[in-house]
Amino acid sequence: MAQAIDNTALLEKFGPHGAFSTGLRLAANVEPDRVVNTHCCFCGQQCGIQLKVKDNEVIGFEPWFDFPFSRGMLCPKGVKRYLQGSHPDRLLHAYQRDPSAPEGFRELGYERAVEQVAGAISRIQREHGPDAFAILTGASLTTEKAYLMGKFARVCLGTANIDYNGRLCMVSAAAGNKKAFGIDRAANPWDDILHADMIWISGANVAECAPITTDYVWRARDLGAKIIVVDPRITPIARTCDLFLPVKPGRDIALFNGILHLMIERDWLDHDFIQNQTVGFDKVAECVNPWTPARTAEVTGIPERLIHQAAEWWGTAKSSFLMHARGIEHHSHGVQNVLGAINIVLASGRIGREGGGYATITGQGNGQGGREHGQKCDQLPGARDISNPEHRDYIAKVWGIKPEEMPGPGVDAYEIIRKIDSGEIRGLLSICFNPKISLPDNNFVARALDKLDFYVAIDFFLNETARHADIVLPGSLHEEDEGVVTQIEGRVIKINKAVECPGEARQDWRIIQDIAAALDRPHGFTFTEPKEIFDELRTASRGGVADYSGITYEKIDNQYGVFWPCPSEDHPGTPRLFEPGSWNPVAKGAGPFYFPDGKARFNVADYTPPAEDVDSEFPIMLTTGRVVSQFLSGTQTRRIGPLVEQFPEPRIEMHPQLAERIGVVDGDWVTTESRRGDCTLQALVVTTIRPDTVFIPYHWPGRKSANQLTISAQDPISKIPEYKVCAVRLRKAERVPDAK
Ligand SMILES: Nc1nc2c(c(=O)[nH]1)N[C@H]1C(S)=C(S)[C@@H](COP(=O)(O)OP(=O)(O)OC[C@H]3O[C@@H](n4cnc5c(=O)[nH]c(N)nc54)[C@H](O)[C@@H]3O)O[C@H]1N2
Ligand SMILES: Nc1nc2c(c(=O)[nH]1)N[C@H]1C(S)=C(S)[C@@H](COP(=O)(O)OP(=O)(O)OC[C@H]3O[C@@H](n4cnc5c(=O)[nH]c(N)nc54)[C@H](O)[C@@H]3O)O[C@H]1N2
Ligand code: SF4
Ligand SMILES: [Mo]
Repeated sequence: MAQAIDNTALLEKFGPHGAFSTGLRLAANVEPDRVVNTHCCFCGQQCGIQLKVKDNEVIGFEPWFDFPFSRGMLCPKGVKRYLQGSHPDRLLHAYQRDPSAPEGFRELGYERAVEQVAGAISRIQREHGPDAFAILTGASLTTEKAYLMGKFARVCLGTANIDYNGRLCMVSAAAGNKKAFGIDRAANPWDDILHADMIWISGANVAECAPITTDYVWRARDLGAKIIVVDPRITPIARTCDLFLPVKPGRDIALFNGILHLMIERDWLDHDFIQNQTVGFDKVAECVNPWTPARTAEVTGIPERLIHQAAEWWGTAKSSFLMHARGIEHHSHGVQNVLGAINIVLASGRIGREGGGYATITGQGNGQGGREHGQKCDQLPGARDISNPEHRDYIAKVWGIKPEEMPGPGVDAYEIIRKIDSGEIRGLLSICFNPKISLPDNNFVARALDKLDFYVAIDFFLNETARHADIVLPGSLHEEDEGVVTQIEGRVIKINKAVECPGEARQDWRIIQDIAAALDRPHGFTFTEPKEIFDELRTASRGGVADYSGITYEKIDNQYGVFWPCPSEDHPGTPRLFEPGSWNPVAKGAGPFYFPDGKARFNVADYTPPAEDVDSEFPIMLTTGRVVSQFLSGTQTRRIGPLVEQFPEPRIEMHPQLAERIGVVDGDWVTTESRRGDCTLQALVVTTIRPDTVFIPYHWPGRKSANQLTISAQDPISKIPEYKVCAVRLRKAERVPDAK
């Protein structure tokens, strides 16, 4: 069993370049047997990539130039992703916890492990009821697997308690989009960015986290577009923008309200659009009335003249594209922030056309598809609502069960952890989720995990959370399975299988079906290939807002992906939403938006401060996020040597003025404390961050983990955690921390 979890141990074990490359026959020297067109396993850009395969091993890659979204481009993670497969930590067997074993686990035959899982599920559900067993899933899974997991929870286990890691990612945007438009998807294909003369980017580190989108933004700039960036840090994309608004973390809604205030005052509005295509403007106008530039400047920390400039550029633009990401969404009022952004788009009337674009930037590889087909606690396939009797009837019929047998809504991912802590939930299955690193206040998460009667994790690496498991089952890497994912634009694309699973590892969907069989509840879990799951999913999604019924694997191949909704096989798909006359099962011709009257909704979104504001004890704002070379909890990218080298350790980013105040220089060790924990890291002193704010990337475990500090406050609607702001204090560290 592999031990090398953190990169210190990893570097000691394998040297700076690691066994990652020496174990491989490098592509340059060896002719591949085959080349497989597929997509990168990491972020929501889903770049096209061609994997070179020799003897059941991925030995290299080539860009896939024909794939129209990325046109051959890849970022450092995509370039190095192929190095994971032959990593020595790859799980090849099932494992059982055994404190007497050197690594805390010992190997176990796969069949035996599955029997133990089924035995534990039966016992816990018999003794404590069906909801006492919970499931945590992930949006890096293909849509087929995400669908299967939702069905497995509701049909096989009969538990209400399933939720997914998109709860930490896209849910504020999803909730805001549904409230305003009745549908949750990027409104436009990315080519529309090129037709914008004004691009507004809020809370998105585009260059590091959505690298291909950078190319679109820069091409638009070459064509004359102006760019506004709103961020507490001057990120790489901000260095090339025309107007940078250095917002204080947690204050975006005040800014959007201030912009709308000026748009109304100067009459920079599309009256026709507001009158004919929307409802609710007057109430919003009333709400933004007090948001004068002076008040907006005071709350947001952005100079008044920059607010005037931004409002004028946005208000008078002829065409535009507004995009945002987690910087405005990871807040206890994340949904309000999203609604504020949508309000300024609706007031401009620039949506639903080539020159009118709006989107949230998808995070995970299948962040979009993974949130549509039922692995969310309140959702059924086709973006249906588990509390809606008609929706339940339809899905129950597809699943061959009675609607009353189907559980109701469960609780969100963090609440699942709280219920584990309180003893209400006794058993857990996790797949494609590493909550011990990724959830806020993660010392609490670790303590809760140790209270479980039984925990099974399915992964291809032993992630930090899986170290708390009783059984670990070896799942499949991206290139060992096939299925669809939906990328950033809403385009459904196909992941193709390149190699077989090694050792006793199994495709994730087979493992789930094996557990159903061992529970003696195989009904509905006898699929023989992903295509069969997809075909059932197509039927289950038919008539829902996220309608995939007209999408087939062949059609995806033929047209480089199909944009949903796609209600029939002869329908080409819907690249741009909200165009007059486009298919819409809710409005049925009444208008372009997904409400019975076909109109979009303005929503009142007023400012409330972050859950934990600064005070004299904790005077600095901490915000957290990413660096280009690492991905999420780092389980995968901390095992890829060249990526580790690029950014080996998390560092705490701070302004020189703040560094001087606490008496440190670049490279000194700094202890950051919040009300929940502390963390000692080296200072990265930069002039590109607000002096009242520090930033820590969160990809590392243990004592390097930013989530020791973060707060578990959540948005009341979306239940997203407030990763982007909490209060901390800093001091020069007394001593250099231990390597771990
Ligand atoms: N390299 C890399 N790329 C990734 C990922 C990764 O882990 N690594 N993960 C993928 C996933 S799942 C996601 S969700 C996306 C995330 O993509 P992004 O949301 O772009 O990335 P983050 O770093 O989380 O945060 C974005 C920016 O928000 C800013 N910010 C912080 N607080 C505030 C605030 O209150 N207001 C505003 N306006 N801005 C604020 C931060 O300074 C940061 O620059 O990236 C995807 N791509
Ligand atoms: N402080 C702070 N915390 C954050 C954030 C932040 O900005 N700041 N961002 C949040 C966001 S946006 C996100 S998306 C979450 C992500 O949080 P996590 O979901 O915990 O992160 P991942 O690293 O994707 O963990 C997924 C696990 O799934 C495994 N995996 C990947 N693909 C597959 C597969 O196909 N099959 C199986 N069986 N396993 C697979 C990986 O090996 C890994 O162990 O983190 C959140 N946490
Ligand atoms: S991580 Fe994202 S941008 Fe980088 S290659 Fe993969 S899909 Fe493309
Ligand atoms: Mo995310």
